[in-house]
Amino acid sequence: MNEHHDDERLTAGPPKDWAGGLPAVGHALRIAQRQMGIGRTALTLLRVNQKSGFDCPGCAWPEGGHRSPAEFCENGAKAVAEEATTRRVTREFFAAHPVSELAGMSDYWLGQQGRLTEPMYKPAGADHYEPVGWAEAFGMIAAELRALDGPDEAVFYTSGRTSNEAAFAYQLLVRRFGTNNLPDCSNLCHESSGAALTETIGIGKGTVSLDDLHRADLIFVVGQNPGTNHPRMLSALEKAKRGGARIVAVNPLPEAGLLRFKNPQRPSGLAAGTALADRFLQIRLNGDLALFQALSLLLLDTADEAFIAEHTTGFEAWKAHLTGLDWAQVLEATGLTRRELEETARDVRNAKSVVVCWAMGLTQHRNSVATIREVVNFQLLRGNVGLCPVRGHSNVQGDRTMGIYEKPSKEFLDALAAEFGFEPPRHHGLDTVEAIRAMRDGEAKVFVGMGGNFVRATPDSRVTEAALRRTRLTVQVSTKLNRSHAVCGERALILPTLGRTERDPAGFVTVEDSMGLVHASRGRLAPASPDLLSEVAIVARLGRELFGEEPWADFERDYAAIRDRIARVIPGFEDFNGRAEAGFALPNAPRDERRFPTATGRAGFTVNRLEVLRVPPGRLLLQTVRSHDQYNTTVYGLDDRYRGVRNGRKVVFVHPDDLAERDLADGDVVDLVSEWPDGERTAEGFRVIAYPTARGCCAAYFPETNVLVPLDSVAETSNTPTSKSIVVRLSRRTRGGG
Ligand SMILES: Nc1nc2c(c(=O)[nH]1)N[C@H]1C(S)=C(S)[C@@H](COP(=O)(O)OP(=O)(O)OC[C@H]3O[C@@H](n4cnc5c(=O)[nH]c(N)nc54)[C@H](O)[C@@H]3O)O[C@H]1N2
Ligand SMILES: Nc1nc2c(c(=O)[nH]1)N[C@H]1C(S)=C(S)[C@@H](COP(=O)(O)OP(=O)(O)OC[C@H]3O[C@@H](n4cnc5c(=O)[nH]c(N)nc54)[C@H](O)[C@@H]3O)O[C@H]1N2
Ligand SMILES: [Mo]
Repeated sequence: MNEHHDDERLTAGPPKDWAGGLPAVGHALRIAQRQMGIGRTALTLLRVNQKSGFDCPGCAWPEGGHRSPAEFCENGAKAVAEEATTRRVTREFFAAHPVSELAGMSDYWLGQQGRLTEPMYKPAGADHYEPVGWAEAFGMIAAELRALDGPDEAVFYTSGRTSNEAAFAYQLLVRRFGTNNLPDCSNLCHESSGAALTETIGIGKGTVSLDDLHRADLIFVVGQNPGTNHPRMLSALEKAKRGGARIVAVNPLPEAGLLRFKNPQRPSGLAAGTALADRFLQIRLNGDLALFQALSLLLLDTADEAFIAEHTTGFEAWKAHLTGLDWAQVLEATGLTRRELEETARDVRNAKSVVVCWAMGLTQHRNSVATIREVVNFQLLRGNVGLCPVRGHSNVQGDRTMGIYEKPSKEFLDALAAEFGFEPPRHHGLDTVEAIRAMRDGEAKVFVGMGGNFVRATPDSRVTEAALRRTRLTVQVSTKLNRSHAVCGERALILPTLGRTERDPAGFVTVEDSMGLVHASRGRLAPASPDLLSEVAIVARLGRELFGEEPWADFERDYAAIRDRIARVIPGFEDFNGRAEAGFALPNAPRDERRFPTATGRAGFTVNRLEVLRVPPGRLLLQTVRSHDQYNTTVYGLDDRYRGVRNGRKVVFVHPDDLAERDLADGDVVDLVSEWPDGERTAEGFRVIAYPTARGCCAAYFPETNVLVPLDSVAETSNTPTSKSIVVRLSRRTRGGG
């Protein structure tokens, strides 16, 4: 692959111990101006997360009650700039660059080309995309879908930026077509949280509001790097601290944002900044199940007996299991000292309301569901229900609420059937990993992507690329060029769509944030090109092509028509149109009424076996993370400011003692090799950086390292790829330093 960047200029300095401040403002403005010029920068950034503006496409963190005129967030600004860029990908671009050439370009280069402007088609056997009319494109998709032996031979992926209205229309189209093959980015992301929470507390979402967080006595931030991925969360943590909260950060890496935060919003925050974490537990990768079991064991005497008796099941069995905990195993798994665990337990003992926040550091391991169930146990023990999975994509939670799910509930399908008068398929569909297997094995032949970058976001890149290339047709509904356009089916379509920031004549759309608040999003900018259709319009026109006018024509004309249907199908959306503009909170039984809508009507303690993830001699456990200058597979720039990296992405962060043991040094260049029963996988040419990560662990950026994650290496129950625990060896190519 032509990495197209200056790896020779790559430099590594010491990591920062604070996040935010003026450098954050400056950096964001530089990227924004490069993408869209000064005037547009000012205009656009002022509209982010304002009542009359658009929802920030950056992350799913809630806005909070009052929105200050410049809810400034560096990475939100960068996400907006990437979408509102004035750069364009035109038909001349596709004439100049064959698909085979594009497949060799870096993610950074592809993303930097700008916004897609018109529908493009790559015929079978051709190496170029050519312009195609919208009507012709929909005709081709419908013909290819009709030619399948059955509806389960098609796969319909969704990424989490899709609005509620588009998601609802899309799942309706897919089920009307006859399949539940609706994999989504959640399968790669918080699926483990959803699985663990649904089973134990009866709802697959978090149970805290922003106020709960502000008022908490103790907040755990586990497996999360908010300084980069949820910068607005730092303001919430800062506010909680001013109210007296203590913060415990649990992470193998000393992430800058967790340690100290300089709030660019408040001049007083700029000078010294606020120390955020009162305690930093530098845990080994995958040590969290052991951590929470140990904390619970140390706190058994503080059990909230009344709460447990009234609201839970399974306490005695869990307690019996815990009392057999092997401390040697706990210390091995966590890499922490008994003293650290005891001191943390004391923090908890002194707190009444405790909130646990987490993200990908907990969800992308083989035992992730068990780990999150253990977090639930830890909270239930003391009568707390503060569970806060911090979502990624800005509407990933809403998409699931709208029915983007391969395993829909009976109630949902019954309601859909009653409202639209058809019999939806009842058997489960394929999730993301299963969809890749089906395409690999020739069982799925058409792939449709509603946003996202399927080929790059998924594991086992070589296997996945071959799987996509085996399909008859791939259709990508996208705003920007990415590798999934270049690594495509025999025939391929690119359908360019409007982004959040752009005016849509059919009205506003809505999204649901990480805390279950639904609100409107309204773009103001002129569309990137007159030939774009909104996501809803694309779904609706395909719907008309496949099934006739009803209800698609109405859906396309006015999104209120979709909301009327949602109001009748999905609980919590009653009078949706009446409430959408003001925004409203979805019902959340554990949070609102301490009621747990499980089969027993109670929250469940669960018994989870502690297995220490042992790494063979000489090997390390690799986690794949985001740099500060990327949004998933979209690379904004080549720096990772807080971790001290400049001008390059092919780096691996390793503890100095682990380097010394392997006769490696900072500056060496290594291949990363993962070992799996079906063979080895290699990612070539990574510069070693001596870094204060936990011993035995290392870190490198995704998506360059997705090639190392075997398709069959997944979390139990949730089937999420184990992107945060891959056994690797480092194989030296060259010595650094000369
Ligand atoms: N700017 C920006 N914002 C984003 C995104 C982006 O790419 N860029 N992506 C969005 C999306 S879709 C998501 S899901 C979120 C992701 O948000 P994060 O989950 O913060 O993203 P990651 O970079 O994967 O970071 C994982 C963190 O968990 C830690 N970790 C890894 N393994 C373990 C473990 O075993 N135990 C513990 N305790 N910690 C561990 C890592 O050191 C790292 O700090 O961010 C969203 N927001
Ligand atoms: N190794 C490893 N792999 C991972 C992860 C990891 O931590 N490690 N994280 C996983 C996680 S948490 C996630 S969520 C997935 C992300 O997986 P995806 O959601 O599939 O990937 P993104 O990079 O967010 O998708 C970017 C593309 O979306 C398109 N896009 C942007 N905005 C819009 C829009 O408004 N509408 C439409 N239709 N298209 C739009 C653009 O064309 C852009 O190129 O990756 C996963 N993969
Ligand atoms: Mo995500």
